[in-house]
Amino acid sequence: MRRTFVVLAAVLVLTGAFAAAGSGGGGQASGPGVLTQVNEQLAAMGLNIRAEQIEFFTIGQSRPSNRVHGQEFRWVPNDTRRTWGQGTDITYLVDGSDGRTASGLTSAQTEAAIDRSLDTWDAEDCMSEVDIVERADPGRDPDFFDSLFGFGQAGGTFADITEAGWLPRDFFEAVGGPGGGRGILAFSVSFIFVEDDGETPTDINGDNRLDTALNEVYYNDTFGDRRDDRAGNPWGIDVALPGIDVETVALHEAGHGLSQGHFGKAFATSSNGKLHFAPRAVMNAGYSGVQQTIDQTDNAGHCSIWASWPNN
Ligand SMILES: [Ca+2]
Ligand SMILES: [Ca+2]
Ligand SMILES: [Ca+2]
Ligand SMILES: [Ca+2]
Ligand SMILES: [Zn+2]
Repeated sequence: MRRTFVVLAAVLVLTGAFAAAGSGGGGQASGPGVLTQVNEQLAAMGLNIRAEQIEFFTIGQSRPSNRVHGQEFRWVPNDTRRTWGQGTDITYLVDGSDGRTASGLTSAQTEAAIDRSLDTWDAEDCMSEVDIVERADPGRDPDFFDSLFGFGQAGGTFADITEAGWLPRDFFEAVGGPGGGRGILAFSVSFIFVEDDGETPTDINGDNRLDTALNEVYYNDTFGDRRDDRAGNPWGIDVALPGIDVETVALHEAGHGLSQGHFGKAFATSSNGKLHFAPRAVMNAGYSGVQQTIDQTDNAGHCSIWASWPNN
């Protein structure tokens, strides 16, 4: 059965409900309650997808990711359920309507940085059998996870990976729990397909991975907002800390869109509370400065996923 996300035009406004559900112990983690509640809404809409994992990319603190199943999920080549897909290619789209930042970047600037980040992954040798293809902005809302929290509209889905744009602090507080609004730079949310029972994940290609349906990426616009306490960490283009480099964060998030998880251990330097990672990699769970190229460890993870594509 094929359902498209046009169905999602039935907007459910649930402001507040998720904020309460998201509070974990110590104000650090949001509980799996966020995913559970999102999925109850998707079920109520009669959709055959469920949110499987949210991965937070943070600064100055650690924030565990939330997932439903222990199992990995991967794109399925030639999956006709993905009407927004394209054969064995992976499609992506940048929502130009949410591309401006409070720090003063234009949507053209942020889109160019995001485009470069996807090109970087695409240029890896092991991706020779897959093309990452950009879809044109449809001129209407191309993302919907935000609407489940009362932010923006419930749009359709037009690409496998949707770069959903820059959203206000309160959205990140709602998704990530208390403190999320000032600690989360961006997050990736991945959805999988489920059977008609609404619960059982599908594996139509028998690769022992859950079948990825779509991925959305959201960026936190509180960084560089002069009215806020994150004014000192503005989003920028090729900027060193304390600025936040868009391409670096986009490269990390695109790694999730291409099925990679977090990598590396975080260490705090007690004198200044700064987080460091070992080994340093694009897929570290926290931001530690400009990184626009792919490290060996990232490449190893990436190629273990893509080298055999489309024969998994
Ligand atoms: Ca573009
Ligand atoms: Ca939206
Ligand atoms: Ca958007
Ligand atoms: Ca599968
Ligand atoms: Zn991440």
